[in-house]
Amino acid sequence: MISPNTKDTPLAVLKAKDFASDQDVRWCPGCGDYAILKQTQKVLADLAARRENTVFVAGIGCSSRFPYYMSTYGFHTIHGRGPAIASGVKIANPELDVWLVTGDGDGLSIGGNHLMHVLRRNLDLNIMLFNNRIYGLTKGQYSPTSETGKKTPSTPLGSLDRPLAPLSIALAAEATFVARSVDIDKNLTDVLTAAAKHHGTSFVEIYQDCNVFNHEAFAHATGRKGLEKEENLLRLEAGKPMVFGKNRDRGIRMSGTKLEVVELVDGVTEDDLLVHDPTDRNLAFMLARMSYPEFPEAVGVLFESECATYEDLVTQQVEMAKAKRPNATLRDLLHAGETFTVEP
Ligand SMILES: Cc1ncc(C[n+]2csc(CCOP(=O)(O)OP(=O)(O)O)c2C)c(N)n1
Ligand code: SF4
Repeated sequence: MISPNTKDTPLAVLKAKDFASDQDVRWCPGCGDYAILKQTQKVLADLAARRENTVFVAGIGCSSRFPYYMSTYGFHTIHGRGPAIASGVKIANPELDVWLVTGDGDGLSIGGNHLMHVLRRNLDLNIMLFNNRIYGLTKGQYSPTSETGKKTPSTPLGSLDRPLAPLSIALAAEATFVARSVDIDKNLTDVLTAAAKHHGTSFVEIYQDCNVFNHEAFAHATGRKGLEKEENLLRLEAGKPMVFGKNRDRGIRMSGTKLEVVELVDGVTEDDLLVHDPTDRNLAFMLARMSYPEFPEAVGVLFESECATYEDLVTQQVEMAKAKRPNATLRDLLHAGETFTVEP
């Protein structure tokens, strides 16, 4: 959620460039991170966000250099531990708009456990997971989202692991907002805007091209290598039938308990297709598991629900505790309840 401007004096309207810092951007030329940075700055300007109300927290990785490039508050923390710092920032000052930037390595390897718990707590945070299916910063080792068989310096004979699906993890961890976009896709600003407006933890997976160590990992979704992206992306719209394809001539239908791709021919019409309901977590699970080439991959908001935020509940608990013992000192509290003395 973006905090409203509560000051009496009118503040200058900020443009996207006002959210860019004076630091030299140190990503490789052509990296998908640039497009995400630009779109994020635009979204903040469009939402009339304030620099002094905004904090970007990140772990470690190329993607996690993001806070340096934003002219907001920021914290480049330690590997996989961004969720803990972001949670602390938000609880200490719920007025701040807190964004957490992580990568598939930072968020799903070393930080996998932290990610799961920040999601289930539902603080009002916006999490962007840049998925390039590789460790970029450390020069191209395989990551939890790398495909089986992937040859990298740490898997010279090909990875034996099955890749994780970040959106499935977010849904299983009870996330209240789950979405996907692509670094250079037109829907990234819409998805980030919806994420920013969500009251609770928003989780956005962004397919990101690491053009040095895993170039074109998402060519099917960007339309590179001669592929037609509209044949491979399902652009979700709440309340609308799931149609896709350059000529909007294919769709997604239920077949028993599974999804199937159908051509809109021979009497099959939009009425036969599934209608997107972003409040249905089970449907979102099925959408999250659709993967290329068998299925088009879902982009947009897969799931959104309302539920109390952690910081609101913490504040309530603190108020209740204070009301019970209004004049208690820290010493009183430490000596309250069961205590014991250690005899020498
Ligand atoms: C405790 C610790 N372990 C390992 C590393 C090395 N390391 C730095 S970044 C990284 C992975 C980054 O991958 P990802 O999160 O996918 O980010 P990318 O660089 O691809 O954006 C690793 C393993 C580290 N910095 N600290
Ligand atoms: S190594 Fe990959 S992810 Fe890192 S800056 Fe270069 S292109 Fe981007």
